[in-house]
Amino acid sequence: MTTQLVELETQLTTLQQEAEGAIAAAASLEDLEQLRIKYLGKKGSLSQVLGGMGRLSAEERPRIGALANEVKEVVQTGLDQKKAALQAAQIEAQLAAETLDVTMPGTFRPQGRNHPLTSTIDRALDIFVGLGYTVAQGPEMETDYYNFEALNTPADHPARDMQDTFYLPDGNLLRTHTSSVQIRYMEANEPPIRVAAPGRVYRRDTVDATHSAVFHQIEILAVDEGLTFTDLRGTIKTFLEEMFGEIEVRFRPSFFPFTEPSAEVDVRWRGRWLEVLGCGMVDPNVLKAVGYDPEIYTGFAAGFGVERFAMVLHQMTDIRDLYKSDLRFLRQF
Ligand code: 2NL
Repeated sequence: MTTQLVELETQLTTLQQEAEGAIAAAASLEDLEQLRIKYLGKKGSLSQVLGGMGRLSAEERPRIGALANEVKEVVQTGLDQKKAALQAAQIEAQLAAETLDVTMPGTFRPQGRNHPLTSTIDRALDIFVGLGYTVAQGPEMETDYYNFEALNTPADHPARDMQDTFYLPDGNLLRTHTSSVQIRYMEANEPPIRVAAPGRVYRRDTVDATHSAVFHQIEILAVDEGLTFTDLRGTIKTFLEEMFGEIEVRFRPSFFPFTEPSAEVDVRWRGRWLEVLGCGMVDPNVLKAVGYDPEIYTGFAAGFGVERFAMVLHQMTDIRDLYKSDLRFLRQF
C-alpha cells in the first residue's frame, strides 16, 4: 500500500466527517446549498481529492473510487435529510406565526337600524308596490308650473295661501307636495299609470309639536280608463288596513284644487277619529295639463304626511323628536 493511497483514504474520511458536522450545524436552506457546492460541487472538496487519483496504480484506483462513491452518497443523503428537516421547520414556523386566535374578542360595532320615518315610508311603499304601483322621485326645488300651475292652482288661487313655501331668487320654489313628481311622471308616461311618490316637502309653517316647515309625504296616483271613486275608496281602505290593522275608516267631503270630488279620511284609532290623509278624483284640468284626454281617462290620487303616520303608529307626542337624531329616542323604534 502506497503512502499516496493512505493519504487519499484519510482525506476522504476527513472530508466525510467534516461535511457531516457542517451539515448538522447548517441553520438554513441557503447554508445547506453552500455546503453542497463546497463538498460535492464541480470544484468542491470531493473533486479535488479525486484529482489526486492520477498518481495511484491501476489496482489502487478502484478502491479509492469505491470509497469516494460511498463518501459522496453519505454526504448527499445527509444533505437531503437536512434539507427536508429545514423545510419542515420552516413550515412549522410559518404556521405558528400565522395562527388565528379565533377566541379573541372582536371589534364591537353597534347594530344600526332605520329611522322611524324611513321604516314608515318603506312599509307604505311596500303596500303600494304590492298593489302594482311604481315608485317615482323628483327634485325638491321646483318651478311654479310643476308645483302649482299644472295642479289647477293658478297664481291667484286662494289655496296658494295654505301652501305658502320658500321661494328662491330665480322664482323657483321648494315643493309643497310630491304631486309635482307625478306631473313629471305623467308627462313622461302614457296611461294606464300607477305611481307612488315619496319625498321631502316644505311649507311656510310655524314649528310646534305637530307642525314642521320640512316634512315627508307620500302621494299615490292612478290614471286609467273607467276608474271611479269606488276604486279610490277600496285602495285607501286596503292601504290603511295594512298599515293599522283591522280598522274603521271614514271619508268626509273636502276640497283640493287638483281633485274633484275630494275627501279627507279618518281612522278610528284608540276610540277617537284621527285624520290621516286627503284624496280625490283627479281634476280634469290636471289631466289636460299633461296631455291626457279627460274624456277617455279618469284618475284618483291621495296624499299623506309620513310624520303623522309615524306619530300615530308609535304614539309620539312631538314631531320635533323625529329630527333630533337623539339615539335615546330613536332606539325605541
Ligand atoms: C293632502 C292630501 C292629496 C293629491 C294629494 C294629486 C296629485 C295629482 C293629481 C291630483 Cl298629480 N291629486 N294629489 C290629491 C288629493 C290629496 O294630498 O292633504 N294634500 C294637501
